[in-house]
Amino acid sequence: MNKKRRSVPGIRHYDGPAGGWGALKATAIAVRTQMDALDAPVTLLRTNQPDGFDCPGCAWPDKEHKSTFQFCENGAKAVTWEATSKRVTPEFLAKNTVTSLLAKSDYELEGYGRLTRPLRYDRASDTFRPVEWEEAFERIGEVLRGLEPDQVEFYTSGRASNEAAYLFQLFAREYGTNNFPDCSNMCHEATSVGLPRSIGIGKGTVSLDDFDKTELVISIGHNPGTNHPRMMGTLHELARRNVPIIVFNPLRERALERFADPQSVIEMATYSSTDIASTYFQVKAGGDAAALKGIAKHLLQMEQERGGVLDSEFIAEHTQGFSAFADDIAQTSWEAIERESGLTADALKSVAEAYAKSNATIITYGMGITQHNKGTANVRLIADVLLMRGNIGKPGAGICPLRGHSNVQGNRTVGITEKPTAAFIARLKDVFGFDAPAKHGHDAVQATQAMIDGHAKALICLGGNFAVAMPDHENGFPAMHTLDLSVHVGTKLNRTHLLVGKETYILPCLGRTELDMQQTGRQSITVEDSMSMVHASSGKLKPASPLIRSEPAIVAGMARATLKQTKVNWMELVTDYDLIRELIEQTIPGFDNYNDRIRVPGGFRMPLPPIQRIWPTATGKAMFSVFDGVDENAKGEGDNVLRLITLRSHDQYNTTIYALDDRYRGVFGRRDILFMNEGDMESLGLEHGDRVDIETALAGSVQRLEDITVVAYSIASGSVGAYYPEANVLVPLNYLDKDSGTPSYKSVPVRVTLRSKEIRML
Ligand SMILES: Nc1nc2c(c(=O)[nH]1)N[C@H]1C(S)=C(S)[C@@H](COP(=O)(O)OP(=O)(O)OC[C@H]3O[C@@H](n4cnc5c(=O)[nH]c(N)nc54)[C@H](O)[C@@H]3O)O[C@H]1N2
Ligand SMILES: Nc1nc2c(c(=O)[nH]1)N[C@H]1C(S)=C(S)[C@@H](COP(=O)(O)OP(=O)(O)OC[C@H]3O[C@@H](n4cnc5c(=O)[nH]c(N)nc54)[C@H](O)[C@@H]3O)O[C@H]1N2
Ligand SMILES: [Mo]
Repeated sequence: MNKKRRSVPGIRHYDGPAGGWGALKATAIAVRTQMDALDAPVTLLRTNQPDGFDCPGCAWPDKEHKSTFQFCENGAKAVTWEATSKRVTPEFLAKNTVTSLLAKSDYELEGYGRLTRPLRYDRASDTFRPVEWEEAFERIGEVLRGLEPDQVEFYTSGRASNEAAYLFQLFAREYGTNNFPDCSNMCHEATSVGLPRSIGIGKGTVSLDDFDKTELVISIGHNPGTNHPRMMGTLHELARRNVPIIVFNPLRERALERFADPQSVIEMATYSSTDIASTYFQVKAGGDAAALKGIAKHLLQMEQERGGVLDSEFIAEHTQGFSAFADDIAQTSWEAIERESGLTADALKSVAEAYAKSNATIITYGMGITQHNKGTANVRLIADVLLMRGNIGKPGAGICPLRGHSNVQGNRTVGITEKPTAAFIARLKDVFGFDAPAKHGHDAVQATQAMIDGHAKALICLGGNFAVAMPDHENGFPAMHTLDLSVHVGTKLNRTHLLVGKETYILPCLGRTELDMQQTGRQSITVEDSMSMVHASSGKLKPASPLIRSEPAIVAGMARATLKQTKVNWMELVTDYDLIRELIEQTIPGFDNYNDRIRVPGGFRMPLPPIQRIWPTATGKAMFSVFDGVDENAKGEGDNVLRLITLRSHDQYNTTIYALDDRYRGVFGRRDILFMNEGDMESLGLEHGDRVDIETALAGSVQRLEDITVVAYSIASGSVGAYYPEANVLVPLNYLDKDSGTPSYKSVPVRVTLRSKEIRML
């Protein structure tokens, strides 16, 4: 970025570290623009305290869950965004038609503030109008009773508590379907499918303790400075102890390079910072499998040359499939590895050497691994590399998928899955006496396809912004309008709510920060973090409006109104969430003494057999895999194909856009940009600031995104980056990981064509 080039509005090189004073300033702005100055400090101080609420910002655990307030810029944004003093009033809705609101961005829509009462779409005026809760429930029940259960899709976004998600699955299953599209289908499904095949459980195996004991961290395809901000404290500590952190990421992400810990008095006072990554490899998008195969290949070679590199005892005693894995690696050529990863054999050798030296290694990963055509195979390959040196089930070592939403892992644990086990169905029968369907239901892509095909007639969303988060808006958005019924339980307005069907209801709910009072008093909910710790959370703020209800109360209200012969005492469960937890305990393994154990600060850990080297796979062993080939199997059609990564800015939470900056990447006040490698720009005759159109380069696809500005960036050659959700129009719905159904949001073959040379003034 040192070459002199023309200046582009809103694009400035960012020189500082991540964190530091910039982060403090950003927090102050978030507080000032969203909250009453008096409430804010108290609210922020309650974040992640034993008697406070769980931060909705990320799923990284807290040390003992009782540290003094952990400063975190993006946690503060998540909290202030929810605890905002802005409101969407009936007067506002009467003045603004749905058609006019649909022309707004999600940034503007959520910016109007919290929803304050239940709403029903009124077609005559094209507006949302207030409706009474009971009237809404009755009508929803009536429509649902008129449909076949498999015509209804029950979507869950990962903020819902264990209690709300459990009631939601109970409602849908008693109603008669396993159609549970959920946000993890777009996120860590590759982990949920891949890891059980490898180690017997679809969850990470490390705890914070392991980070204290580790000798090497390999971080692949995640951006913690933005998305897992509390992890930065851990990485910062490791870097200061000189534990090597090796990063694989096509983009130079500032927080992985340099970070100033806002909790460090010295770094703040002296404007200093700590280097995070010891080595940074700019792997090509979709090139991780090749890189991991290269590391494995070196290890096998080193084992042959000097021995003692593999943990042969562990492999013999605990695993199966090693020789097929090793044969495949031996057959993979260096030429293919270098071509696909974009890294040299020597570079990968240096990683293999560091890995062979370390007695305890953790590999962390995120969407850069899972959102690919071979996401599941990628996850398994990470497990393979760890198994080679016995790095699962020993202190300081393991696999660490960085989960997305703060309770996405818990939602899965309590039954949000389109493929329930026979054992779970049987437990539901024992405890409740109804026959839940065994037939598998729809995941997120299948649900969208069913809507497009006209098979799905209703969509019930427990949170989220389903249509916008999904690929292929071109086909997905119109499908929303064809539904007989859509229902959205949410905190703020978004475009999915506005893509109205024949009948549409918005049911406003309490957020994590708010007091949840029911008949027996103040309620807590529970969540499970990335490291399988389950703990309680309870808000204290006055609810955004007296007319909003808790998620469990809303789900129960819909269930009771729909299921006329129900076996569940829905309304009683809502009086005291302990009762819901008792039912979870009776139907789902691992929740023994649930209510007692969440009353201990920090909560408890769900069972993780692999940490004791018990492998609940079909063979009882940890299983090596064979990754077919070295690439994504989707080169794209025609010449000059680049691979598009869709990503999050620093000022966004999924489809929630807090502001238009992406400070660490040097972008201010805009999102209409394409990050591009300078060499690629040169060979395509493009300059920094040129305006281009992007089209998907896959056979039969017509997707386009127009008028995007090219920004020269430190990104691997052949890879380009644009923001999600704007770029979702470029992702075809059927372009996905066939094993897990996860859309390949991080490897879309695209072509870029020049639109004009002039620079747009903002
Ligand atoms: N503030 C904030 N926090 C969040 C979220 C948010 O939007 N905002 N979202 C939450 C959710 S739901 C999730 S799932 C997580 C997401 O957290 P991340 O997994 O960090 O998600 P992304 O921002 O999509 O970025 C992925 C990173 O992977 C890199 N990458 C892309 N393709 C590849 C590849 O092929 N190989 C490698 N090695 N790297 C690649 C990108 O450059 C980027 O740095 O964060 C959660 N936390
Ligand atoms: N191109 C591309 N697409 C992607 C991704 C990508 O990297 N690239 N990432 C994917 C990933 S990892 C994910 S997880 C999905 C996210 O998909 P979703 O989970 O569906 O989307 P969110 O943007 O998190 O949902 C925001 C909405 O949630 C509601 N909300 C907020 N808090 C609460 C609450 O406490 N309760 C309830 N009931 N509602 C609440 C608000 O109304 C808000 O508008 O997007 C996916 N889509
Ligand atoms: Mo996610």
